[in-house]
Order: sequence, then C-alpha cells, then structure tokens
Amino acid sequence: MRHIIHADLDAFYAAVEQLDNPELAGKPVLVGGRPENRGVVATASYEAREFGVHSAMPMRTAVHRCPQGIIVTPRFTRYREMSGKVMAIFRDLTHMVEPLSLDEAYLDITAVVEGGQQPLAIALDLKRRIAEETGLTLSVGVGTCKSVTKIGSDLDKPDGLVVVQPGDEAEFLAPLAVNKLYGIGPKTAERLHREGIETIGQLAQQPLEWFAKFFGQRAISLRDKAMGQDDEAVHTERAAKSLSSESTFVNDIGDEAELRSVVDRKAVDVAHQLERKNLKGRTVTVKLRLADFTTFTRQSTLPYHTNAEEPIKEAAWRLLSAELEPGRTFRLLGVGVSNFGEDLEAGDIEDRQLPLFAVDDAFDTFTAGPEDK
Ligand code: DCP
Ligand code: MG
Repeated sequence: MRHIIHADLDAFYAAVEQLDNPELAGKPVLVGGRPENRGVVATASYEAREFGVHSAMPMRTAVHRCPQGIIVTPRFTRYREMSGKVMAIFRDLTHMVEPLSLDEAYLDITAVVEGGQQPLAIALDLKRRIAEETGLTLSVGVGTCKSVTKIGSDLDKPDGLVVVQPGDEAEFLAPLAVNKLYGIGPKTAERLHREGIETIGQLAQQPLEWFAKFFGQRAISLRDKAMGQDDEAVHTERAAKSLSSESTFVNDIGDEAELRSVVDRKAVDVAHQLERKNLKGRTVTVKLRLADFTTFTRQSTLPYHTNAEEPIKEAAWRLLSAELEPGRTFRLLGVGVSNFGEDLEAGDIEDRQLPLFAVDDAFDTFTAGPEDK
C-alpha cells in the first residue's frame, strides 16, 4: 500500500506578497493585472475571497466586488524562489516528490510510514516546517492514492489537513460533487448531471459497462478514481516530455515583424535542444503572455515527428499570428515541442497529446528565461 501526501500552498502569490510586505497582512490582496488594462486576477488572498473574488476573474469585476482590495503586480521571480524553498523542504522528507506547479506537489511517504511514523504526524510536521521556514501556510491531503489526497488538500483550505484512513477512501469521496474528481471538467459534470449523477458515490455505483459507454478510453481510470482506488505512482523523474524556450520582454512587443523574429529565434533554440537530446516531436506549442498578464497556450500537431527548424518555426508562427490583434501586445513568448517519438507506419501512431504547459507556471519553473518584469 502507498502512502501519499498532496500538498498545496494557500493563496500562494498573495501569501508571498503579504509575507514580503507586512502592511498587506490580513488585508484583501488581489495579485494580477491592472483593471484599466483589462487585467485578470492571478490569485486573491483569503480576505479578498470572502467578497467572491477568485483566480482568472477580470480584475475589473474583482475591484467591483471588493473595492478595498489592494492590487499587486505579480513578481514571478520571487514566487519561483519561494517555490524552490518549499520543494526543498518536501524533498527533505522524501526524495519521491512530483511537483505539479510552483505551489503544489505529490509526496510519496510510504517509506517514512514504514519507518514507523504515522501519516498524521508526518503531515503535521511538514505543515509546521513550511510555516516556520518559509512563513507560508500549506494545506495537505493524506491518503493511499493520489486522487484522494488531491481532493483532501483542497477540502479544508486554508491551513487545511485532511487524513483519509486506508479503507475509508470510497466513503470519504461518496458525498462529494463529481466535479471534484480530477479529469471531470464542467462539461462532463453537466453530462453526468443529465444522467442524474451528482456525487462521486453515485458515479462509483455505476456498472463498468456504463463507464465504458460514458467515458470510452478513460472508463477504467475514472472508475478507479471514483472508488478511491487509483494506482498512479508519484512520478519523481520528470522524464522530459517537452522542450521549450521562452523570453519575457523588457518592453511589450506588438510589432508583427519583431514578433516573427522572436518566434523564429525561440523555434531555432528548441530545434537545437531537440537535436542535442536526439529527440523529435510532433506537437508545437506557443505560450503567450499579454500586457495584462493573461497567459495562455496554443498548440498544433504536425503530421510527422521533427527536430527541424523550419516546420517548428512555421507552426509556431501560424499559432501566434492567429492571436494578433490591433493594439494587442505581448509580454512573454515561448515556443515548445512535445509529443516525442519516431514516425511509425501510418495507423500505428498513437496520438498522445501531452499537455506541454499543463499548469501555466510549471513552464516558468523549468525553463530558464530572462528576468520577469
Ligand atoms: N494562478 C494563476 N492563474 C490561475 C490560477 C493560479 O496565475 N488561474 C497562480 C496564482 C496562484 C498559484 O498559481 O497563487 C497557485 O495556484 P492555486 O490554484 O494553488 O491557487 P492559490 O495557491 O492562490 O490558492 P489556494 O491553493 O489556496 O486555493
Ligand atoms: Mg495553492
């Protein structure tokens, strides 16, 4: 049996801002772009969340709901630095750490438990160390599988601690809404509601044939998750699933020719990385950050694997040029290639689209780039 912790910092960017500027402590803090620039909220302190503010909301709406909110511009370099400290504390407990983003990771603590410590004691100790050594608060879910711990860490935020005892997984999940399950987004949840399925417990009761019909290829994995029995290991080795290159600009760029030359440079850089590592990829992704900090990615899959400059340049430019609008300027631009492999006989190609930028800032963590801002 595995013992796993899912750990996630509370209101991460906002908590760092409150830590670095004690005047912000206890106040509603809105981290993100300015409302007059059509900015969005990256995160809000829990004080601000009481007013109904949340991540990804337009800053204009946030200010409307919470007029006393203090707007702070993100400082990604500082967040990466704090993330490094937090991950080092995780790795001090176990080398089996799988970071999911700057503020979130799975930890496999099986060996620590087998060494005689109780999961609850391990979790309390971890929360205490994070608080003492970084000043941040951590929410933790503890259990025997990833899906249960991920849900657990979110249930009791902020400063949360949820321990699900071995054998109690299904009972723990049963009353929760289906959309809490990783892999069930709003659209799938809506389809499930139409079938009369609201809770994870109702979902778990469905026969396997029903899962197969409803979810296709994902049937087994979602059924396991709904029953609290998923068998996913904590993946420590971040096997290179993508290579990328990005730059943050000192001055935002809107000029088409200038953007084209940046895209070309980034594409060439990625092509060289691929060549050095003897890899070829099929999926080309561009990552874009607008002047207001809105960040998004666009990807396209080529009909063949490549590490040649031209097709990567071409695909990246096609993706970017679709995003050009009069007056729109870019603060950051990245090009990535994923979906590695060799070309097989037609029909043998398994089209696995790996999420290149699964979590926005994971990209920032694993690529070197010039200073933000
Ligand atoms: N983030 C972002 N844009 C989003 C969501 C998150 O820029 N749409 C950034 C800001 C967050 C950080 O990522 O501080 C971590 O994301 P979380 O989802 O863990 O959110 P928080 O840590 O802010 O809050 P909590 O985990 O307490 O809900
Ligand atoms: Mg968090």
